[in-house]
Parts: sequence; structure tokens; C-alpha cells
Amino acid sequence: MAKKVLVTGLSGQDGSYMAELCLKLGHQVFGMVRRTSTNNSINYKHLIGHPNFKVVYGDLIDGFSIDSLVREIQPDYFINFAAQSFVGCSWEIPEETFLAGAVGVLKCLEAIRKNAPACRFYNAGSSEQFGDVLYSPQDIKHPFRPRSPYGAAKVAAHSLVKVYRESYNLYAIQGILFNHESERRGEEFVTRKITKGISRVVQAIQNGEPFEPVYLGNMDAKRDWSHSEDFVEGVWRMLNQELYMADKYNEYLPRFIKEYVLSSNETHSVREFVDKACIYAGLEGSWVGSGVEEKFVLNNYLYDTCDIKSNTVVAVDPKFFRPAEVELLLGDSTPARQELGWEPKISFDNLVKRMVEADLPYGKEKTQTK
Ligand code: F7E
Repeated sequence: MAKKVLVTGLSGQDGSYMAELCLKLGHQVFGMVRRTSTNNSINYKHLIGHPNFKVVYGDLIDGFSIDSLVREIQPDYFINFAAQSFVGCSWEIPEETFLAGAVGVLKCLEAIRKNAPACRFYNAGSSEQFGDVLYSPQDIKHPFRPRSPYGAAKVAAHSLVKVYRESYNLYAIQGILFNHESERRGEEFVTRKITKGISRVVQAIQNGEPFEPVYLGNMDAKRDWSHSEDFVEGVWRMLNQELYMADKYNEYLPRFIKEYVLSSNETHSVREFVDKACIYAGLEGSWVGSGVEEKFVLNNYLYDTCDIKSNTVVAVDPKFFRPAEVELLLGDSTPARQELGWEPKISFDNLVKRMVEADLPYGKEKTQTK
């Protein structure tokens, strides 16, 4: 039976992929965006006109808007992907980060409690909650030791979700998602910054023009990267646990619901991401120097054959170092795989390849033309 799904963060990668998945499953999707003076519909404009899809306006920081949406739509599912999700920026705008990431979640929970208590709520949790990790791989039992205002907001939200689940018997969960990327990723995140930057370099080389390097921060940071499309599938399974765990729980009760980690169970450094992206972009080069002097430079033959003034593709700029860094993230998503039957389909190599190909000037497909 068709369900009503309210998805926030529609303009982002997760919101737009989740809207697509729910439409594919035959549900009715209400995608929430904030009213802005600039058009930010690139990730979902292909859905406009679909008979089961509607864009609605609201803001997590404005509790009235959330309350009205829940009261009017009476959703069966409320999936919250909205947030100030850029960790690096969360030191500069800590209040906004916390308001959207924690207080906003409280507003969602209150709106559900008052207006639609049977609605299932998913809040986007993050491996940033683990922060300064104590052991690897990190599983759902790993303590929360956030290292940024963003991570702290997610930890606060996690507690609120638990309190509302237990106090009001709501189906409210916050899965812990490790890094996930895509062709729709914002350019402030390191993966898209690299693939976009490398595409700019390729274009310059093709035109025989000089180019500026892509400046990055901590190249040693290690992340567990997956594709966003795989993760929205896992989130949907977390919201429908009785379908996967029917043999264990023949009578569904919210107290049985569980939260899961979604991850690839592999970790790679930022440097490795650069290496792979250069391979898929056809740039042959090597790393030289160390610390802030480290660079990825093109091999000589390319330098000689192109009329270019620079051969540095990637260099370090300390301005991209963070006040506190999460050095290593590596997830353990075994329970989600075993209990929900979830499995990521897109490998690390494939993720990098897809992102590079989408960004290359001669790329076959551009973003959002699925
Ligand atoms: O950084 C390092 C940076 O900004 C990854 C969000 O989706 O995943 C994401 O958070 C790593 C960090 O993602 C640059 O220091 C080096 O160690 O792509 P990122 P993130 O901070 O891991 C989690 C799970 C979320 O929940 C978040 O919402 O890369 N790094 N050089 C750089 N990072 C950026 N952005 N830019 C650089 O130039």
C-alpha cells in the first residue's frame, strides 16, 4: 500500500536519492526544502512533475513549519536528512549547526508526538559521533567521543531520539552512517572537491592552459567511504525492520527496533582517494615532498608534452586543517548486513570512478540524469 513519506534535505544527495527510492517503491513523497533566494533544485528537479512527488517548504530551525507539515501531511514516515552537514564549517557556525542538528530534531520529534505518533522517524546519525575513536572497526556500541560541533550536535540528537522512542513508544531511530558520497555531493566535501578539481586540471591540460593545484588539508585522514544510493536503501530497511526480522519478531513493537551502522567496512586515506581519482582521470603522477610541502605532480612526459606552466595537481594548504581532526574512521556494519539483509553494491573503486566520470568535461553523463 502506498505510504506518505516526508523527506527533509531534498536538495542534498541523501534526500534526493531517498525520494527516488520511495517513488520507485510506489510511495507518495513530500520533499522538504528551505526557501532560499537562489535555486538549489539540481539534485531533484528531474522528479518535478512526478504524480507522487511534491516539494514542500520548511526549516528545521522553524518549529512551526515542521509542526504544520506533519499535521497536514500525516506522514507514515518522516526521514530527516536536513542539517548543516559540513563538519569543517561547524566551528565557524556552531550555533546554526547545533540548532539544525539537535534542536531541529527535537522539533521533528515533538511534531510527530503531537500530530502523528504512528509515523516512523529516521534521523541521520553520523560516524562523527564516534570522533576520537577508541577501537577499530567502530560498531554501534562504540562510545560517542565527538570532535566537532557537528559531531556534538549529532550526539545530542541521538539522545533525544532515544528519549522520545522510550518515553512515547515512537518508532524513532538514528542510524549511524559512515561517509557516503556521490555525483550529487556538495563541492565542499573532500571527495567532490577532488573530483571537480581534477576535472578542471584535465580540462586545462586538454586546452594546453596552465592550472592551479587542488589545495587540500589533512591528506592522512582515513575515511570509510560508500555511495549514498546504497545508504538510502539501508535507511529504508532500518525503517521497516519487521519486514526483514519477521521470524525473530512476529509481533512488531517499537521497543524491539534497533539502530544500525552503515559502512563499507574499508578505510582509505584522502591521499588514496586522490590517487584513484587521478587514475580514472588518466593523470599519471607521483607524490613528492612531505607535510605541508607534499604534492601530487604529473609525470614528466605529460609536463613536457603539454604547454602548461604548472605540473602540480594537488598541494596542501594548511587553511583546510581542522581545529580538531577525526583521524580514522572504519565501520563495522555486520549487523545491518546479517539482520536487514543490506549490502552496499558500489565499491570504493566504483564510487571514485563514477564521481570522476560525472565530473570530467568529456564525461558521458552529468549529475542527475539517471
Ligand atoms: O572530510 C579531510 C578532512 O569534509 C573528510 C559529512 O558527510 O561524513 C562527512 O564528514 C576528511 C576529513 O567529510 C580537505 O579533514 C582534507 O578528515 O569530506 P569531508 P567528513 O568531515 O568526514 C560524515 C560521516 C558526516 O556525517 C558529515 O556530514 O577529509 N580533508 N582536505 C578535507 N576535507 C574537506 N572538506 N576539504 C579539504 O580540502
